[in-house]
Amino acid sequence: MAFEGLAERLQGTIQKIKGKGLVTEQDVKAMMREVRLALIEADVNLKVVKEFVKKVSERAVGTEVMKSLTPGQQVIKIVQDELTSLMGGEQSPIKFNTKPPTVIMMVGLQGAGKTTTTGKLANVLRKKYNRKPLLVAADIYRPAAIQQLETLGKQLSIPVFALGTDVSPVEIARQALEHAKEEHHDVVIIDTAGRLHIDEELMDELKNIKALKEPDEVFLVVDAMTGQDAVNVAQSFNETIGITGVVLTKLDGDTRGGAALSIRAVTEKPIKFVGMGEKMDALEPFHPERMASRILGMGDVLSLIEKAQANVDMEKAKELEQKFMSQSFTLDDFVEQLQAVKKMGPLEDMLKMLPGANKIKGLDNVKVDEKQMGRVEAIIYSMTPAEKTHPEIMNASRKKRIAQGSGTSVQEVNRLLKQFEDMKKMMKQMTGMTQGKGKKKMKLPGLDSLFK
Ligand SMILES: Nc1nc2c(ncn2[C@@H]2O[C@H](COP(=O)(O)OP(=O)(O)OP(=O)(O)O)[C@@H](O)[C@H]2O)c(=O)[nH]1
Ligand SMILES: [Mg+2]
Repeated sequence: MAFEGLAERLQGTIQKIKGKGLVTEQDVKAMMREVRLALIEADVNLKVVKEFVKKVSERAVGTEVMKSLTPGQQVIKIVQDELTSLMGGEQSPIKFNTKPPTVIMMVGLQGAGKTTTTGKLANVLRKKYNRKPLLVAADIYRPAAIQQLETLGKQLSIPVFALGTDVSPVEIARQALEHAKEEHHDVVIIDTAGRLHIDEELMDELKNIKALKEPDEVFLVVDAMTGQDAVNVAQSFNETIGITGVVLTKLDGDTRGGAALSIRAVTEKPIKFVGMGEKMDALEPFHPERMASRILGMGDVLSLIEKAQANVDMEKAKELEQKFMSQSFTLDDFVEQLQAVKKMGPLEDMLKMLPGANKIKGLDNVKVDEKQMGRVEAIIYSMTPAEKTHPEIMNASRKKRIAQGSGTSVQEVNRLLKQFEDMKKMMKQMTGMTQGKGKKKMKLPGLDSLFK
């Protein structure tokens, strides 16, 4: 997996500060030393590392941390924030021309993935944006290049404009733009030739294509595996011909991450897409904040905490914990808790934000049964107050009445009562442990980690 080394090191570092109730300048210094090393080892541009460390250090010893009730968490949030803004902050969308066709030019060194990305991008444009793209084969130097694009076009059923290898790339592009107008293509993607190194001839050719009609996007395609080189290439391309965005390919490989973390800061141009494989559906929009949390191994746990804090009444949570401990937890409380959880949004979305969720295969197929939750609520609402506080009075006729009232079955009522009993038994064991030995106060799993 990409970023593995960096992720491991950063996660180890932040783990140390996570639970701290007091964060001193010394703590921050020690942490930042490790962060600096981790970034350098991941091949992040030195200047970028310096800036990053400076920014985080300044914020981490500032009032926002000192005043916070959870300083450790706060420092981690700062690291995540700054990592996100280092990669551009917001996701940067494709810029479309209000007067079609939108022209997108693909540029980059040999083997970076221009032709492959041209196909993938056309696929995205058609599927997600409902566009009618035209692909242009403007690489006349490698005869197989035209064929490669034509093969992709056929595979995707997207037309490719080609004039062979005897017409100049500029002329091909010019005719392609005319053709696109006639055929009502609303996006034109021009696949250009790559070179081993940046040379003047290539740059001139690209400039001439660019001069035909100012493209709406000039995407520089770079191979993430080349680390610092990718950053240098991006800088040169940006200075000589001007780019509007970057596509970082081969992020499915085990890149150290340097390119992803430095390109934006060095060129001030956003990474718009990332290539995650050779197949035509392996192109994803680049989300800086998701990438940051992925690197920090936290899934999107910070937004999860924010969500919890926004939706859960802390007083209520304490009260519930108290009830758990004294075993006066009733079915009413149970419903209340279900509702608190529901307020936080779809459960499957929350699951995906959990740390390590990216490692769980098949999470996309998980469907949390919210209908089931609704049935549980209906059952409890159909009970009388006495039944809710003393479920032991439940007999066959009461169960039947409840099942009818809630539109469920006696079996379902039984199942719920059994679950509730099991839960109470578990609570009894837990409180027995804490009160009996009186040594360590045991907290509720889950709740505890949310509110630390
Ligand atoms: N694993 C992986 N391979 C990729 C990705 N993008 C491109 N490739 C592979 O990289 C190789 C080069 O891709 P091309 O699209 O031909 O690169 P190019 O920039 O057009 O190369 P030239 O036309 O020679 O300059 C091919 O084998 C692609 O399958 C990616 O995101 N992940
Ligand atoms: Mg190519």
